[in-house]
Amino acid sequence: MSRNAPRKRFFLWAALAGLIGGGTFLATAELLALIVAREASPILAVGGFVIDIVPQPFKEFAIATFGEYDKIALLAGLGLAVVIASAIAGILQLVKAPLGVIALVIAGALSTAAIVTRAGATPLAFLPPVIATVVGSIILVLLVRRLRAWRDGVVETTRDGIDDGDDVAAGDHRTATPTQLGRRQFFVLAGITAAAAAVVGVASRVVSTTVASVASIRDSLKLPSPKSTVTVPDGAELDIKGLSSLYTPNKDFYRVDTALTVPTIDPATWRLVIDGMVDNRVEMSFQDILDMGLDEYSITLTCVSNEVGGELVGSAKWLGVPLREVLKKAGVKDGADMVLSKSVDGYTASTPLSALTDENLDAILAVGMNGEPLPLEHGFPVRMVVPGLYGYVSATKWLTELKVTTFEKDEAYWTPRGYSAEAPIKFSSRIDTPKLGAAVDAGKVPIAGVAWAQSVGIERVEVSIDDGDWQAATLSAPVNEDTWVQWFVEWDATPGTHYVAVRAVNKNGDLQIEERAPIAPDGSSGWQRSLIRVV
Ligand SMILES: Nc1nc2c(c(=O)[nH]1)N[C@H]1C(S)=C(S)[C@@H](COP(=O)(O)O)O[C@H]1N2
Ligand SMILES: [Mo]
Repeated sequence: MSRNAPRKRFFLWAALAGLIGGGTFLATAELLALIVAREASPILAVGGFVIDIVPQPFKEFAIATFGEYDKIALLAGLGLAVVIASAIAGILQLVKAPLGVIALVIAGALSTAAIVTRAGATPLAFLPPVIATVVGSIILVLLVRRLRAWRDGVVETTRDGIDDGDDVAAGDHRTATPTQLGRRQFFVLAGITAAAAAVVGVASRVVSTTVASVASIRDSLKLPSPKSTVTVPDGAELDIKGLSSLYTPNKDFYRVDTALTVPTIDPATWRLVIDGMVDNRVEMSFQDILDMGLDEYSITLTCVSNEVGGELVGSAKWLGVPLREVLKKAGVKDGADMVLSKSVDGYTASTPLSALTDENLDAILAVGMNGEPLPLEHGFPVRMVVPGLYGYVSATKWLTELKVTTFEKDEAYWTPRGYSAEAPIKFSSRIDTPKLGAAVDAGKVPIAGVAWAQSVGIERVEVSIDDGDWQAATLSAPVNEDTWVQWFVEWDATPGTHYVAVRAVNKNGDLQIEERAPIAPDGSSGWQRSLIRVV
């Protein structure tokens, strides 16, 4: 054996370390992309980038050569490039650290650039490739460090013609030399990381592909025209800068759920089961729901976690069917007082049966939101919406089962976690503009916001400036009692610091609760009091 033979062999192991580092980078990025920003897959972003920059003749050549497999050929080519580059990075890291890490960081930076410059990139899209670069680099450093410990020992000992560490019994810690330990530790880390990266990477890619296919099913879904639409009266929407729009655009609508990744359900295979205390168990398909005929409903949704003045509230025009009609199909038995709604991801909510059967309350199964099928994050294909109840006890997304039962027998997800089993919305009012602490110019300044009292309606909104008298605000024309109203007062702002407070009165004549309460166990209360600087 030549004196260099053992050294050469370590180049191969270094290449393997590089491959595992590169694989870890890709797998981490795929997993994080699934969680924070779906468009942040480095392989796909770089592929898209290549497609965009490649000159037209080359594209034509690729299509002519690979036909409809041109994109697969591109991805395969990219894959090969990643393999070669990773192997080289591993060898570089062994020969002269930290050259390999530098190579990986450059590759990470390039894919980050490709990701964040793609059309439609979200603000967090940089996170997956950046974190993945860090994780991949750490793995590369650790692997090559162990490899070096192994190599240095071997080079020492082969020079003296002794052992090269190849025939060490695994697990023999007492007699292991540093060489043997280095070798063993290298293979343990390499094996575990390679396996983990393969499982995580493949699983994440498969889930992403499923998400993409359900997303495209949703995109091409045409909901039937509704039997009735919401009438928005003149004056329902005030034109004031900084004021929330009457309907919250879907992309800005707050999102609250326990789902780490958004459930993806093909409406063609979706089923709703209605069981429990019913005369007959009913199963409905998505088409069955559509066949009932859709109506449009205007309802403001509120989260129990919304602090006074908070953002976890939004309004939408929902397309759906009344829950009481759905429950009628199964026939509710006497003695039931609750419906436990279940999501495909195991989430459950407990809604009082009376809120779902009340003829005067528009509790619905929704399939549409602001003129589109429900967005995936908002419960596609079917969710519940119940006016007057906080989301956690009523607005189950990705709905799959309605179990008619009792509060005594069944418990919902949040009930053992410190939240009330029943939770009507505490009606509230919010200042949208001027923003807290913002500096505004002296002169005529509108103070404006929204107020909601779902299922009852807002009668009056009052504003107090610098703890002075409560003055009535002007309200927008209400759409219905389930939808928030906008309000404003014209204020003659003088320089200095001012306090603005707001409170509402509902259509039952109740004054909004003044006493501050935290969000747990059944929602916050208190009057919002905001500070404004006038310059
Ligand atoms: N499946 C499921 N549905 C859910 C939740 C959840 O965690 N999982 N959260 C609920 C809560 S707490 C609220 S406030 C609303 C929020 O709905 P949105 O994300 O569409 O705004 O969904 C409700 N439906
Ligand atoms: Mo919520």
